Amino acid sequence: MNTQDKQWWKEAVVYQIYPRSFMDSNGDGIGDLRGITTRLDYLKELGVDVLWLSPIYDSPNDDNGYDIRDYRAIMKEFGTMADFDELLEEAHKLGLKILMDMVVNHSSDEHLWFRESRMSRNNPYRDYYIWREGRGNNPPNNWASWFYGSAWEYDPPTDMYYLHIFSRKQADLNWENPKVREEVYDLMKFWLDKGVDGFRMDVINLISKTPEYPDGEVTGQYGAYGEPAPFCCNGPRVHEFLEEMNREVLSKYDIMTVGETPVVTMEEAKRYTNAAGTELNMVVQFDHVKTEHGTYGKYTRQRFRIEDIKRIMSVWQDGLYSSGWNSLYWENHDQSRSVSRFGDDSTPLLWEKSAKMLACCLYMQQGTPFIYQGQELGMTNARLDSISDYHDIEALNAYKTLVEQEQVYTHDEMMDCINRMGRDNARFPFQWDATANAGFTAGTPWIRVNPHYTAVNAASQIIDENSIFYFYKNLVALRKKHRIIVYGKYRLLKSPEDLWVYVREVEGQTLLVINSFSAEERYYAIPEDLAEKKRELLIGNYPADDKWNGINLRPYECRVYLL
Ligand code: TEU
Ligand code: CA
Repeated sequence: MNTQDKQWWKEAVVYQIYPRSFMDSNGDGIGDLRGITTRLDYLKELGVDVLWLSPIYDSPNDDNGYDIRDYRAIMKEFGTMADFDELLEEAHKLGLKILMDMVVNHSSDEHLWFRESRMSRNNPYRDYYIWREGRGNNPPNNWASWFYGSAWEYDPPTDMYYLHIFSRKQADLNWENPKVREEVYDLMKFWLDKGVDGFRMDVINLISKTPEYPDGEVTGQYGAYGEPAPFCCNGPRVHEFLEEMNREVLSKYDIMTVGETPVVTMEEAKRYTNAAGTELNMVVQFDHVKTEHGTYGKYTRQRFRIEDIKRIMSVWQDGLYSSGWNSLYWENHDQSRSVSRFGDDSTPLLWEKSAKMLACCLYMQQGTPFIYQGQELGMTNARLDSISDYHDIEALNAYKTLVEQEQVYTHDEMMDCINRMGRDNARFPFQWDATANAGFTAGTPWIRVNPHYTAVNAASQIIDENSIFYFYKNLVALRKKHRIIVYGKYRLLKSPEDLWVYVREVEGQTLLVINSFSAEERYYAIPEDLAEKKRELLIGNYPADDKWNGINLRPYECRVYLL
């Protein structure tokens, strides 16, 4: 199967819902499944095809559902299995597909399997997890958890440590154990046989670790602990496991499969998304959303540089063109709001123009577009100055480590990092309208609403055809209308550094995409080989002018021409 073969998951547009923060139907302040069902018409209006639900399974919510306690039960705060069945049925009636978020690198420490595993060294479930003897009174190696502290938790009952790359309540499953793999394939079939349309697989490239568990490099990002990534990602058996999963489960259904793969390289990505279809349809790489990262990872005060992102995304466009498939995203539940981070939310004009330009710049590229809830409205980061306004375990642990323990940041400096990069920015409630709590809940929201909601909400944009919402809707419609947008070959054009200009080419047609990342006016001269061609302006974020040979781009202007 060549990468250019038509596939529904290549032509689809995905919308990610973080159920906890999307819509509360029963006034308990927590979003739920019935709330999503009441908002399906809004999503249909946007024109998306697939809804990716962040985890909705039973969970103690140490990491907001990414710590699953029962893979076959619905989290009680989100509703019942009957509510899920209704959501699935209503979505399918509207022609919307449902992608579930499968978190199988680790489970909650409250899962039955782990409760059994920790009871004794010869319990039948012992080898469902990764247990090691300590080194004297120290953990088995120096790995940091990506949520800070050691990646090993000492468990007194059996005098051993278990591995948790994430929080201590997220115990890594042992994929070397065929029984674990069997359990995972069974639970995947449970959901597929209910009719779900595929999976987004959480940190799926972590399921094979380097067997020797060697120490990682101490970079300072996690204090005295070492970076596990080179030894916990893309391990020696990862492709064997995914090919087995594909043979046993995935290949038996017409589904979309998306692997979230931190620190994936191009070579690995080509294997994960190989055109023969023996593993996954697409992967989520992180290179373009880590360009600001410094010594302390995302908790940095550096701003991104457009030339870094332009270069990185062009590498991914070129690299996977003939041998794989990209997922296209600026935002998800782990990233802060793109209009604040990569655009400019300092004035209403720059906010509107840069939000539209970011959408155009990304979604005219090759790959499956992912839109995160609220991104279609230009929802912004919140600038809250109390750490108690934040709930994300990653940010809270980072604050403890970097401010209280290592003292590398003052409180104000750390709050600046969290305001700019923290995951909670994506988790403040969806801003439906300008009524109390932005119409998200009739109760007290589990996390405060971004005060910006009176200016930015769905109700005000649905009635304004010049809104960011309609710009997204029009971009999505263009992808449906013009095959070149899905299958055309990407080619970066030379331009001044704060412009990003590229073409997409198929036989006899060229799509020219011009984006300015500048708040000032910028001059752009159309390349000679294109200047002579007949042109049609497909979309732009300013009133069209008929300038062509030399264009004076207005602040954050974008234009798409079909030549
Ligand atoms: O994220 C994996 C992951 O790599 C992120 O934790 C990323 O490193 C971090 O957000 C960058 O700041 C997945 C889920 O998307 C995330 O929500 C979970 O917390 C994590 O796995 C554990 O399940
Ligand atoms: Ca609720």
